[in-house]
Amino acid sequence: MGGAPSALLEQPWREVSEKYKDNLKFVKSYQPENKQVKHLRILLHGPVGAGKSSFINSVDSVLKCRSAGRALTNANSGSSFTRKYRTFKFHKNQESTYSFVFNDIMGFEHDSDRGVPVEDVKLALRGHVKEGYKFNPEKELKEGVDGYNSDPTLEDKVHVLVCVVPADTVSRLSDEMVEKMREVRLAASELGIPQVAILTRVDEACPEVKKDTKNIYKSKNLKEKVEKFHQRLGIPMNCIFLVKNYNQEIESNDKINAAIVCVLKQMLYFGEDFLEK
Ligand SMILES: Nc1nc2c(ncn2[C@@H]2O[C@H](COP(=O)(O)OP(=O)(O)OP(=O)(O)O)[C@@H](O)[C@H]2O)c(=O)[nH]1
Ligand SMILES: [Mg+2]
Repeated sequence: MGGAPSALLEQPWREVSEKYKDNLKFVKSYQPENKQVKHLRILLHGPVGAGKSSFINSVDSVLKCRSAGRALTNANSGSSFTRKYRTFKFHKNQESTYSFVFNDIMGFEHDSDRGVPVEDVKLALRGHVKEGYKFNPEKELKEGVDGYNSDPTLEDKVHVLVCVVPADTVSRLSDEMVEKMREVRLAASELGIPQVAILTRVDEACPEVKKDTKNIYKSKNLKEKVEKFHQRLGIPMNCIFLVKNYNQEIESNDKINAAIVCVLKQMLYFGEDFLEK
């Protein structure tokens, strides 16, 4: 009788699979109402090795229905693998692209003289960082320097900010790391930029999810991580999402896709609200 308490909730606390097809349709057909911009710009930030570049590849994989690897990733996350500011567009066909883009950025590190400077991320929010700029952990980007865009358009500015953190490290985040992310968050709030958070590597954080990705929003353990993250960073629960990135899979997988498309739709909703203002 009884046995060990189940690690899974009976019902998922967020429904992603039933809405998958509708959400995907929405994402694929999305176009900003505001005609001043062709693309909605989403900036990813977070600790080194969090899965920022992997998430961009995951989105690419969902849209292409096969695995993709344009944003280079790295398993050995001693220091940030991504060094340059890069925009990723996704092709619909040969002529056109989807109406949202992602900006990949260098990761944060605990020490202040390593990883991307917080001030540089704040500049990126306001569109001041030029495409291809190579971040220098020891030197903040300044006006007048090559790589500084002194006259950003609405299209250059960030419309949605996404904080990416590995689910398996939520309880081990250092105060320094939390402070850096909070600083960026505050800067975004002052600019009215909406924010979303993604907890990645959910398969590493929960064996039930490793067994079957459909358990993402049923895992009690992961729900606790979301609550903990919410308390630590102050991001509302309904803005925190769980994602398993494509990393070893080569086949498209609807269970992986469903969670990715769920957060992608939310990003587009939030960004659209921002552009309307
Ligand atoms: N198991 C698992 N591994 C993941 C997941 N997401 C990312 N990874 C792995 O984590 C490692 C780091 O991922 P990246 O995407 O390079 O991380 P990043 O945030 O871009 O890191 P930097 O560019 O160094 O700041 C890679 O080996 C990925 O394959 C996930 O959801 N599950
Ligand atoms: Mg990267």
